[in-house]
Amino acid sequence: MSGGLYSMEERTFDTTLDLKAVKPYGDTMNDGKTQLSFTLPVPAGAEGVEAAKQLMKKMGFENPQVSYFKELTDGFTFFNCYGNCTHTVDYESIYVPKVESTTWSMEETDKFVKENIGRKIVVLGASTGTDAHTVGIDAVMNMKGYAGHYGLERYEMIEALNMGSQVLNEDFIAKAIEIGADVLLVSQTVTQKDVHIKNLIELIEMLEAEGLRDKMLVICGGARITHELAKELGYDAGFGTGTYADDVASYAVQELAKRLNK
Ligand code: B12
Repeated sequence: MSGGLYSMEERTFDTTLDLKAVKPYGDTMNDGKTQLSFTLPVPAGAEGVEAAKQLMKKMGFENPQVSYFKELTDGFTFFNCYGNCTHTVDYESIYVPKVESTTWSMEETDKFVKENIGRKIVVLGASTGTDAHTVGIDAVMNMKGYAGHYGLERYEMIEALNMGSQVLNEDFIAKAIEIGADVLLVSQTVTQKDVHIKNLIELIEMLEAEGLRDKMLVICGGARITHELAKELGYDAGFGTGTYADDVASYAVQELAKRLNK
């Protein structure tokens, strides 16, 4: 476990830190100081402020304070609040399933593919269903890349095709068959009413119905996607916020090589 400048083991500078009962840090250890904001469907005014404070108490905050509020539109007020969180979590008992792979540079990944797969791998990506968000899938696939990390289109040993957004699952699968995709990359950003879950499940069911599920590596990603959720929905892996093409490419080629060399 690492913890930035100090490892968790080295963090003895504050003996009141209890990793079995962690709460937010503001000015001093264990003060629970938290900033949060929300909108209530009520007009701005003293009653609205009181409503926000009462709600914060019910959420488990002591000393609730509204530091800013503004009526956004008639009958809807935005609140910026502070309070002391009374809840704690047991950090030591936390287990988060993660994608098991070593992240390599683009050059390392290309070299690995040449030596272990011996041909270019074909990757098809899209933001599927009704989802119109393209920035996430572009960040992973686009030639120019994202935050200094080149996207899959730049890789010498990856043939990458990005279909863009609002791609129907049936069109996605048809394209995957046409180009002989090894890897499918599905991006889902909108999660209202669990639309992403329905859409992600539909893709897996359609792949299974066509006998294609085991022939491709199927990976999903998006701000609200976790590896755990992805596995539950029948995907090989899931990637969330802070993902770079390097992570996805490294995982995909390592997993494909394992499967091909079985
Ligand atoms: C830009 C934006 C838009 C743009 C999109 C333009 C475009 N071409 O993409 C426009 C204005 C069109 C838009 C529209 C809408 N949006 Co919008 N949008 C955003 C915004 C501001 C940024 C999203 C973004 O680009 N993030 C940057 C990228 C780089 O991050 P990312 O997507 O998380 O991607 C990273 C990882 O998640 C991962 N990743 C993502 N996909 C994949 C896929 C794979 C395979 C892998 C491995 C990794 C991976 O890697 C990426 C890089 O690290 C967010 C709010 C926010 N600040 O996040 C709202 C937000 C996503 N939008 C939202 C909403 C509600 C909408 C609308 C429904 C609004 C409306 N009522 O019309 C519509 C949706 C229309 C539709 N049919 O989809 C909500 C979603 C709420 C929810 N959870 O459902 C958000 C969160 C805003 C909010 N707080 O309400 N939006």
